Amino acid sequence: LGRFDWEDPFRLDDQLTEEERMLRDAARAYAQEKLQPRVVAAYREETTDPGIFREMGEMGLLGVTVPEEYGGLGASYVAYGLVAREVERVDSGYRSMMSVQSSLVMYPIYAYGTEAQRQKFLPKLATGEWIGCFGLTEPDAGSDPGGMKTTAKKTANGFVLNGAKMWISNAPIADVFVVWAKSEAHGGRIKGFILEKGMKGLSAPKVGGKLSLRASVTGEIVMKDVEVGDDALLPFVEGLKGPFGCLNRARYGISWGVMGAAEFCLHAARQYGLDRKQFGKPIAQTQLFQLKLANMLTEIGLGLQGSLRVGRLLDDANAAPEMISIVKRNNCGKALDCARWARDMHGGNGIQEDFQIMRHMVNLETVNTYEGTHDVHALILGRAITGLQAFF
Ligand code: TGC
Ligand code: FAD
Repeated sequence: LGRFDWEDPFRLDDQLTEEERMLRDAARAYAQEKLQPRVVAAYREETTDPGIFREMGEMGLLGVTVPEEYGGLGASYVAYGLVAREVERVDSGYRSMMSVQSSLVMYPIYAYGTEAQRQKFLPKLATGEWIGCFGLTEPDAGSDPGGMKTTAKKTANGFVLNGAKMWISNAPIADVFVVWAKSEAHGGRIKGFILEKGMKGLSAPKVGGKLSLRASVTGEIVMKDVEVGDDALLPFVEGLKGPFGCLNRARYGISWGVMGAAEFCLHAARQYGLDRKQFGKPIAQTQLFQLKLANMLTEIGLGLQGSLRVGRLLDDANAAPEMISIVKRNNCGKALDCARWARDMHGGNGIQEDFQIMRHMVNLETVNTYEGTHDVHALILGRAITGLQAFF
C-alpha cells in the first residue's frame, strides 16, 4: 500500500512534468515572497500596485500558454493552472489581475488578431509594461452578454464605438482594452476591438465601495464616440464565441486558482486547531473539527484532480466548454464552503485580517459570481444534460 500525504492526497505532484513543477515552484516563491507581505494592507487600503504586472512579467507568469515568439512561455494549460493556484493561494484579486491579462487580453489578441496586432501588443503585455482589461459585461447585460448595447459603427477608415462596460477588472490602470461590441457592418454581430488608453472619448472610472477583491482594481469603461482605425478590429472571430473562447481559458484557470485559496484555508485551520486549546485539549482533537478538515481535504483533492484532467484535455485541444463549467462551478462553490468552514473554525480570530481567512472568504464570493455565476454554469450543464435551454 502507498503512503498518504494530507498535503497532496492524490499525489498531484507525481502527475506533473518537470517543467510544470519548476514553474509552479517559481510561482509559489514569487507569490509568497513578493505578494504575501503586501496583501493585507493592500486589501485594507483598497490599493492595487500596477508594478505587480511587471514583477509577474519578469517571472514569466503572464501569457504562460502564449508562444515564446510573442513573449509568452509556450507552456501547457496545466502549467497555467498551477500558476493561478499559487497566486490565488495569496489572494483572488492578484490572480484576477494575472488571468485577465493572460486569458482575456493576450489570448484573444493571439487567437483572433492579425500578425501586426500580435507583434504590437503581446510582447509588452507579456512583460507587464502594458496592462490589459476585457470589457464584456455591461450595466444591463451580465449573465446575458448577448444583450449588450455597445455599438461599433463603420466609418471610412475604421469604427466609432459607443457604450458602457461595467465591473471591468484592471480597467482604471489599463493601457489596452479588449472590448466587445455589436458591429453594424457585421449585421449587428458581436466583434472584438482593441482600444488604447488616451483615445478621445475613452475613460475608465474606478468602481468604488467593493467589499470583495479589494486588492484588484475594478472599473467601468465608458466609450463616447471613440474613433478607432480598421486596425483596431480583431478580424478572425465573430459572435459570442469570441468572448466565450477567452472565458473558457479564464474559467479553467479560476478552477485551479480557487483551490489555492481553499488550500490556504485548510492549512490555516489545521494549524489553528493544533495550536488552540479549549476544554483542556487542542480543538483539532475534536470530532467536529476533524470532520470539517476531512471535508476540506476531500473537496480540494477532488477539485484539483478535475482541473488537472480538464487541463490535459485543453492541452490536447480536446476539452468541451461543459467540462470547464463543471470545474469552474464546483471548485468555486467548494472553495467558498472551505473558506466559510475555516472562518468558523478560527472562532473570533476568523474575522481578523491577520488570519486572512475572511479576506479569502469574501473574495471567493466574487469569484463564484464572475465568469458565469454558479447558477449560470448549472444551466449550461442542465442544457447539456437535457437538450433543453432554461435561460429564457
Ligand atoms: P449561446 O446561444 O449558448 O451561444 C452563443 C454562441 O456562442 C457559442 N458559445 C461558445 N463558444 C465557445 N465556448 C463556449 N463556452 C461557448 N458558449 C457558447 C455558441 O456556440 C454560439 O455560437 P454561434 O456561432 O452559434 O453564435 O449563448 P447564450 O446567449 O444563450 O448564452 C447563455 C450563457 C448563459 C451560456 C452565456 O451567456 C454565459 O456564459 N453567460 C455568463 C457570462 C459571463 O461569463 N461573463 C463573464 C464576463 S468576463 C468576467 O467576468 C471576467 S472576471 C475576470 C477576473 O477578474 O478574473
Ligand atoms: P446578473 O446576471 O444580473 O445575475 C444576478 C443573479 O441572477 C445571479 O444569481 C444569477 O445567477 C441569476 N440569474 C441570471 N440569469 C439567470 C437565469 N437565466 N436563470 C436563473 N438565474 C439567473 N466582466 C467583464 O466583462 N470583465 C471583467 O474583467 C469583469 N471583472 C469583474 C470583477 C468583479 C469584482 C466583479 C464583481 C465582476 C466582474 N465582471 C467582469 C462581471 C461579471 O462577469 C458579472 O458580474 C457576472 O457575469 C454576473 O452578471 P451580473 O453581475 O450582471 O449579475
